[in-house]
Amino acid sequence: MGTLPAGTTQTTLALTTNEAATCRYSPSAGVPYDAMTQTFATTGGTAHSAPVSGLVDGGSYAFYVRCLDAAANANPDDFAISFTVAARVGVSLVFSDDFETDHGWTRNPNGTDTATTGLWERGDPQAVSYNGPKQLGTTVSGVNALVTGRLAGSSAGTHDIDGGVTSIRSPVIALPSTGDLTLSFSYYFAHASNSSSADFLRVRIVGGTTTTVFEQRGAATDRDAVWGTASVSLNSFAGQIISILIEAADAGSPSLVEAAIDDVTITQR
Ligand SMILES: [Ca+2]
Ligand SMILES: [Ca+2]
Ligand SMILES: [Ca+2]
Repeated sequence: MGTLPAGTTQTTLALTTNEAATCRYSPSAGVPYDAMTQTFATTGGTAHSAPVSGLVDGGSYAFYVRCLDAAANANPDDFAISFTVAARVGVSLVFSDDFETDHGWTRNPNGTDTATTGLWERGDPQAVSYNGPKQLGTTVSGVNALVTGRLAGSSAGTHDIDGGVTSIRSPVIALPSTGDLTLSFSYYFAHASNSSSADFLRVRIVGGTTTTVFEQRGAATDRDAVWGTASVSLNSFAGQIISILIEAADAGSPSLVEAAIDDVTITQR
């Protein structure tokens, strides 16, 4: 059977005999037919099969088969079925940005942004509190993150998003054409109770088309800033040249809205 792909947890042992027989198998070699405890699930004719499960990546397996024909003649020797399950290859990093240095993100890449304050920037954020933290002074890694207006200003509303949408786009990233591709990032989206569903934080993938892969919307509730993580599959963009477009908005009626992003990675497994 050779080598099965990584991730295989079950397979089917199968063999054919040149006459009708009842076949058994054992994980140990040299076990006489009568002493074998496992009989093929399908047997008695010339095609024999049995499911085996519990396989793990990197494992090597051997099963020893003996059969008894209609004349009650049992094989004196083992017929061996052996195979391995491929080891899982390591995770490779396709893209990584902790925002401690400038990797070439572009604010307002399409020239369509409408926000007047709280524009996305890479930097060391200052804490802002209004009925709880709305902008965090800490980041997930190092001291820098992407944040909507990093300064605290004289009041909570000084450097939050106002006036509409602010966007920032990553450098271009060549996605591999194979494997499991996962975009992961840390984020928060915070707003006061004057927010609404018009406000949002969005992560979009710009490839052949532009697709929203993550969205948080505002609501008329107080939502504090707390770093969380998100992961989304990028498998549908495999083989494409993409960029990551991050958008946040104070849209509709004015509200206190802040967002931040840190530690963006794309992995291939
Ligand atoms: Ca960071
Ligand atoms: Ca801000
Ligand atoms: Ca605002």
